[in-house]
Amino acid sequence: MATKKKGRTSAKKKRFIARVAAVIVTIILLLVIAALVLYFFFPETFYKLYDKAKAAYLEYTKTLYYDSDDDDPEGTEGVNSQPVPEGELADIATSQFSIHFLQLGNKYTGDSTLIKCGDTEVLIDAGSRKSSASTISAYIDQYCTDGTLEYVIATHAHQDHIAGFVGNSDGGTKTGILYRYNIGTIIEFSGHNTDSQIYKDYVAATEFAEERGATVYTATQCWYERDGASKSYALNDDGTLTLNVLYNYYYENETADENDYSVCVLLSYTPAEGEASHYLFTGDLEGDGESHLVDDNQLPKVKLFKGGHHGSKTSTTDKLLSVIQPENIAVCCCAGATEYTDNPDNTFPTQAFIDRVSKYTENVYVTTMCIDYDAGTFEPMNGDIVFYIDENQLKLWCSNNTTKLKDTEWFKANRTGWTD
Ligand SMILES: [Ca+2]
Ligand SMILES: [Zn+2]
Repeated sequence: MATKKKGRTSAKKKRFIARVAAVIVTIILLLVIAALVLYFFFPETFYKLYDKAKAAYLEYTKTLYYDSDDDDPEGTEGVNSQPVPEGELADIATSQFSIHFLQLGNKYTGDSTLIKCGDTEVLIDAGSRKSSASTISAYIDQYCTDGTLEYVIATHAHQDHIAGFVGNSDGGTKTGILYRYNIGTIIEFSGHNTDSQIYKDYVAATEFAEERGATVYTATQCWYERDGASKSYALNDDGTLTLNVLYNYYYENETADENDYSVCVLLSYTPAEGEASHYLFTGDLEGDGESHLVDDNQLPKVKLFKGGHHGSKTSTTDKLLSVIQPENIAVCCCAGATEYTDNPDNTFPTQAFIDRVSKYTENVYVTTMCIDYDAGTFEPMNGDIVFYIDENQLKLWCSNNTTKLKDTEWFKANRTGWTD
């Protein structure tokens, strides 16, 4: 009796399992058929869904990076916060070299960084809107006296990094940086997804510069030193200051995240005597890109880091920080602006960013501060932020003040960190 009953139960069980398996197989088959139908008959919808799924996956892997507690880096609270002496505006132009993080003249997030060494200038990005072109060029004109920007880098195809290259038309005169100056070498992103108007305008501006004698290379050409491109450019005669194109996995691989296409460069100063120092610029590279950047390059500890992606929670990961251990960080953003989010913790510079960088340094500076986003009002925070090397010593000058982020009223009202 007992065995009979058992046999009946196991037969029932088997039938049930077979039914479930049949249902699962049918669902999979239907999904495959649906995907094939979309792929062959509605390719646009197919690719749209594919991109969405890919983006969701990327977002998921990002969450893994940011929520992990177990990869706590060795850094201890503000361990690298060596004081940086305050400099004088009058000394910047004649200093050995200088790095300028520019205000962009509006309430929007964006990047524009000027590096100057003698008569050689490097301009990394020109955000945040077309109208920023006049703000940026007014600033450049204080330092560039030969009318030529020897190097221009466009990190990725987003408006807040390239709009100032395009600029506006002012009574028939184009104000864009690529129209206004003689350009030596342009190093640009290898990949892009966007086909926005500003991207097309940027391409036209680059072509204009090219017709006037500029050389245009992609970061990939630089990395492999193809077609006359180089991965390392000397910015001074004795070759002690070099601009080095780093390898980013996404120069050669596709991603749904435009930011991960960012051109990444390392500025290295290696004087004959004394310590070498390094300065890192990663555009809007995200956590995934940073992970590859660490794996694929021998990154040194850095004197200065341009805070990843305007101080976003999705960049400046523990993995990158534990390698570069920055002494100073400049963040290009309009602090507290609700341009991308209404969550006050996630406006730039985000609380998550501060939680991570505070382990390494309290020397964090921010260009601009939002007063009222809807009204379009803003003020300088530190203003234009300038780090420069004079007599082999790093100095800091800012157009508004050199107050560290942690000591600002904005910070005290909106963020926590750097507890004593
Ligand atoms: Ca020049
Ligand atoms: Zn950006």
